[in-house]
Amino acid sequence: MVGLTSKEVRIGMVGYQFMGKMHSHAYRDIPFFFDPKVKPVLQAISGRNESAVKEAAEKMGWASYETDWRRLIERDDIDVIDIVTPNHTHAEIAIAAAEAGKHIITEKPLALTVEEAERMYEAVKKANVTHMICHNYRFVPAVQYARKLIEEGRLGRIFHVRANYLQDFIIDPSFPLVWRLKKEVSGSGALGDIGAHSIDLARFLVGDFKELVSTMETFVKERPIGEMSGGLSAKAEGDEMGEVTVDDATCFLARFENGALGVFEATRFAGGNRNKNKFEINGEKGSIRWDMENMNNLEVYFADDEPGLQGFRLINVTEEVHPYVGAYWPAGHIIGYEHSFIHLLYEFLNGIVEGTSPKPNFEDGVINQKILAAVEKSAETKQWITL
Ligand code: 4PW
Repeated sequence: MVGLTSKEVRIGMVGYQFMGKMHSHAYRDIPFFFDPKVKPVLQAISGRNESAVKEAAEKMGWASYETDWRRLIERDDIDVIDIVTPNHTHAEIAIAAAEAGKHIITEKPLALTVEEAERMYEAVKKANVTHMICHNYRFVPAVQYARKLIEEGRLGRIFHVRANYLQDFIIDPSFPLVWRLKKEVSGSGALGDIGAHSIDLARFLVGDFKELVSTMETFVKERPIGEMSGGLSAKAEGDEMGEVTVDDATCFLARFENGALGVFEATRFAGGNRNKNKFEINGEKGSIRWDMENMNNLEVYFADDEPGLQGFRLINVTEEVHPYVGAYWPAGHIIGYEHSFIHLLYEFLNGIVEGTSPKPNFEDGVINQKILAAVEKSAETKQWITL
């Protein structure tokens, strides 16, 4: 483990778009609300467009910038590499960062392929650095509380998990061919971009996958070439068309090691659903429902409630006793999407000091990647795949 000689940890972030803003904001807020074992210093960001990266550094409060990520890794005034670039860059950057002894946090999915993901995991193990993958939804207080209830046995034996992650930002066929729609850059489409989150939540709440069978569809097979930023509101730039090489929607059934059954759906074609990440879990003693669009609520049902009170009840997960919530406002004063990143990165910083790699880490990233690969293989072969 690369030792820390100060009470500060100096971050170097590769990329600065949507997730870059989110991580920058989180680093700044962590010491405001929490008491991390080490404070993050926004040391430098990198990006290829000098005027844009300079402007981003100034706006988001970073002390300096580079136009090549390799410079960030060479710098000895940087302890952490935070990767918020498109998926095809994760492996090269993470392996180089590990070899330079940097701690690493990366956006999801871990890589393009299982082979890449395994090489990344080997590299961080060999370097003995702290590593995490940014499955932020685990860190929503209501989701953490759901896990606590399940761990305490409040649902008993788990029978079902049904998870849908629904978006609609590419229904319009004139939405451009951004990087998220190109297999060589993203690895897969709705599956890896949003289905990977549902897979991570299911592993967090229910347990390990045993086998699965899937089907995938690409509804719009060609799109106009446009800006490559991958933003959810990107615009087309001309008449030239290019091929969509990933799934628009993926559905799969799964069995878990503990005998539970899972039904999963990841799509960017569910009109009216902007970012509807939701799940329901049914057990012998009760059920739990959660939906990111009402992220401070948890619906719970307990079979032993008295007859007149049977049914789902709505919990506001805003009490001091709920995970992370006590750091913010009085009960009932809700928090949002960005707070899930604050919590995740807070755990990451503490992991650096403790010499641990809080979950989800690169090992979880490899397992998730194997599930993504199995879903693709099943869709191709029309067979159940054992994990
Ligand atoms: O969590 C989601 C991501 O994985 C985000 O809200 C948007 O969709 C951006 O990338 C994916």
